[in-house]
Amino acid sequence: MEPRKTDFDAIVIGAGFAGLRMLHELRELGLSAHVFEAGSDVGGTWYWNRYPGARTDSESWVYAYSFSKELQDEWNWSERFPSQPEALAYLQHVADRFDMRRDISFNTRVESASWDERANLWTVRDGAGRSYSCRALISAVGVLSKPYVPPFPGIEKFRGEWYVTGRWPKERVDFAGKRVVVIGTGATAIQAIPIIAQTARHLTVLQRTPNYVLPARNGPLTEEERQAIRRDYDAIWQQAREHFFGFAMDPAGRTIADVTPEQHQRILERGWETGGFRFIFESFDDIFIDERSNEVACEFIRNKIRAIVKDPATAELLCPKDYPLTAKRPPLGHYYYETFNRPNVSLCDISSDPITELTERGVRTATREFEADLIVFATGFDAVTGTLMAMDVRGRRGVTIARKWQDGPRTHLGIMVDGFPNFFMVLGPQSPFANIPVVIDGMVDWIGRALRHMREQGLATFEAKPEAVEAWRKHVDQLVNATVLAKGRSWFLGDNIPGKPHVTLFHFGGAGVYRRECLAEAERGFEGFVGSKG
Ligand code: FAD
Ligand code: NA7
Repeated sequence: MEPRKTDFDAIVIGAGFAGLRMLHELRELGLSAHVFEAGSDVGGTWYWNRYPGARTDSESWVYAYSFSKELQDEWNWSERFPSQPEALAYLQHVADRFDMRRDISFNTRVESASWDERANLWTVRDGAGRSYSCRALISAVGVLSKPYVPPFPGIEKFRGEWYVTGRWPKERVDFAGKRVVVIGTGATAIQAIPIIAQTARHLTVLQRTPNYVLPARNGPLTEEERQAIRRDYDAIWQQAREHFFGFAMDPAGRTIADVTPEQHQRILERGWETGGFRFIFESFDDIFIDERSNEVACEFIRNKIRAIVKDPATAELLCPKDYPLTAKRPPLGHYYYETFNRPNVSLCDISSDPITELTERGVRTATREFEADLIVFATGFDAVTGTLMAMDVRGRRGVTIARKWQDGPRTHLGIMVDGFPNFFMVLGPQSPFANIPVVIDGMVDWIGRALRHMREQGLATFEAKPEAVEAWRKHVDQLVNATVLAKGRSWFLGDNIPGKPHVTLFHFGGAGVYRRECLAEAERGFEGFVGSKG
């Protein structure tokens, strides 16, 4: 039998932050590679999430690639936390600067991928029925790329406009003079609400669970600051790679127990004024792991909410009371709490009066109806596993990834799955929750090492051993149980989607620890993996 033709050494699915970084790596390895992207341009998250107020919660200088000094030298971030257009422009610039577009097919959704046992190749099919073969298939489909809209009955009856934040249109949406209802109070809604409130006739926020919103303290970067960042970039990346959450921050070097209650308040006050995640990570090192320390920070935030929000009843509704800080991903606010002092904004607690349906006029709960001209669904994502499980990816013996993961994802290092040879994931389930560019960089580097190993050893297949996968599952469970996260309900654990298994979707051992675990695995000769010469 004629050997099957191989179209590419590697196919990458997705042209966001991860896909572009992966393409660069594959080119460096001298492999032929092609990227398929469902959107009409690069950008991923920053292509799809065009809602008002969308911006990063990571500081711009570490929400970037570290593989090119020239890129670092020529790109000018304008703000501490870049807006969606700027983050998108950065990724477009990267694609152009490294001439990546010639290897990307846009408007092309991969519908299925199946492993051909005899040829040791993947067959990838797109929505137009075209098929391609490759030796290595690399998923870069994103952890927050499948928006979740609760299946409220009656959406087709609603006479006004409605939008989903994660699929926001490219055209400008006008809120002026309209009664707007926002459903959700996660990180996305918290960015959008202050902007929508500026022009809406009236804005009603439907809140099921309040969040601990930290002030961003965004602002422009000066030329001097940019020069200083460029000068220190090597040290900045070193610091970010070691930091638990991949940020260029030093550990606080103290726990709450090390200082007096008066000092707690002074230290937290300084963190609050500095803004962003520095409030958590530069204040105390045990907020993330010790419930008592965590509660000190929670109460500090509740007191800030009570001081900012003038109406005491609204302030109390905005105060989270039944879960620790970080048990849900803490959002950064840009005058979020201040927005509830506006006369055209009202907050409605729907925690015990859930939405039952959409009507011609708006949103109905068991006891009330909220009339709207425009509804914004800021209801989150089927995070981490949703996008991949929606694709028909079949490994050995035709087993689909959706079936393999029906009780929760199974991976080794968050990169490979047993029974799915030569299938790699950038940001697969059970990889670190941290500033994502830093995580992507480490994972892509590791995938590059694995591909080099395959080439050097003449391997036709390379896959995770089931026992390594099982050990990784236990490891990530242990890590999460050592934090305060297990005390909350969040998309980190699959809790935001009814019926989704409650499982650990991320590695919460720290970005630096994870990188070392991956490197050690490679240095031990990839002992958790098995290869064959075909
Ligand atoms: P994505 O950017 O999601 O790109 C995946 C791409 O794959 C998409 O373009 C999608 O169209 C494509 N794709 C998916 N399935 C298919 C298919 N079947 N066929 C073809 N193409 C497909 N992270 C941080 O670290 N810091 C932040 O401050 C931060 N802010 C965020 C703000 C918002 C609003 C959101 C939604 C996320 C944020 N994130 C942040 C997480 C963010 O997703 C990552 O930082 C990063 O953009 C992920 O890049 P990615 O390439 O892995 O995935
Ligand atoms: P999140 O953080 O999952 O927030 C979704 C919000 O939608 C949250 O407040 C939910 O309330 C609410 N929600 C979800 N379903 C419903 C129903 N049925 N009724 C009422 N309210 C509902 O998603 P985001 O997009 O804000 O943020 C995701 C990440 O994107 C973020 O961390 C950044 O990394 C970027 P709940 O809390 O579940 O009670």
